[in-house]
Amino acid sequence: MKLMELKNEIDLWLNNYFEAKDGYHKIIYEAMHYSLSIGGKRIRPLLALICYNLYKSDYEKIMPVAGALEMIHTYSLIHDDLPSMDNDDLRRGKPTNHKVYGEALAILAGDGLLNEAMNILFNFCIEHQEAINACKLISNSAGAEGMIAGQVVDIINEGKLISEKELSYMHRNKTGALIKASILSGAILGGASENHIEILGSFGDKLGLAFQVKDDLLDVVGDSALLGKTIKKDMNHNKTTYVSLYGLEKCKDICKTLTEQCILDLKKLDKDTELLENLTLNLLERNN
Ligand code: GRG
Repeated sequence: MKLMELKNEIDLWLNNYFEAKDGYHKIIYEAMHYSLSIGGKRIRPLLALICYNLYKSDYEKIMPVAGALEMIHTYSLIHDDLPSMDNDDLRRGKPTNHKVYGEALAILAGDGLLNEAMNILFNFCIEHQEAINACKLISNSAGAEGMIAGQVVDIINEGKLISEKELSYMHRNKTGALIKASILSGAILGGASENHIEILGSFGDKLGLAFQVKDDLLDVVGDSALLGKTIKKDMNHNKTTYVSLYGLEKCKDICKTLTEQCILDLKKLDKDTELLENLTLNLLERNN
């Protein structure tokens, strides 16, 4: 299996999902589909599918869970871009949801994606009752003890200098929680042992952090055209970031060290983790 082929399968599943949706309110499905269809690296669904595939070969079975993870992530991007939050015009290289559909529909499109994800997870649990723990983990990671907690700490501290401890709390939740849940839900659904869950949990913590440090780096040195979003946002909003705390060179080192540690964690699984290693390295080397 190749990363690009798997990404194409995810894209196809997400595209087909909204095809049959109709009704007087059809515009909401258009708005939900819009932000999903304009790009995105699909890191979270890829992580879930690849981690499941470490244990079982029928990864297509959990495609709905993978799709739900991408819907939750996309909802968070739509809401993060709103005028009341980061007020961004560009996402995934295209106008943000509220720029196309207006603020009210963009809020509803985000709400709609989160609810649709939960519907998908509930339906999956009805068909596969053993999936309940994995799905609960996903919903927890997106909630007020996870991604929302991180976003709140981000918002209430805008313009303030925060400590490394607070910054780490913010990112562990805002970015890390859903990434870790993607990894662990895939592994749990695949039937990984407790020992493997522990190793993958440690991998997930480091990958989430490396991903965030890289995101902070890209905000400073990245190319807006390649990234498909506005850059220097953190600086302009006076946000504390890993770059503002440690500087560019140290951040590059942190990213490299974390990535090496991720690979070492994967080696402990004693499995063919080539795909997961490639994805990890791609995330370090990415320019978008
Ligand atoms: C609104 C509840 C709520 C939460 C928003 C995830 C998030 C929380 C905000 C996004 C802002 C941001 C730049 C976060 C840093 C890292 C991150 C999640 C980047 C975007 O994820 P990618 O790189 O995006 O996976 P693509 O477009 O490739 O899917």
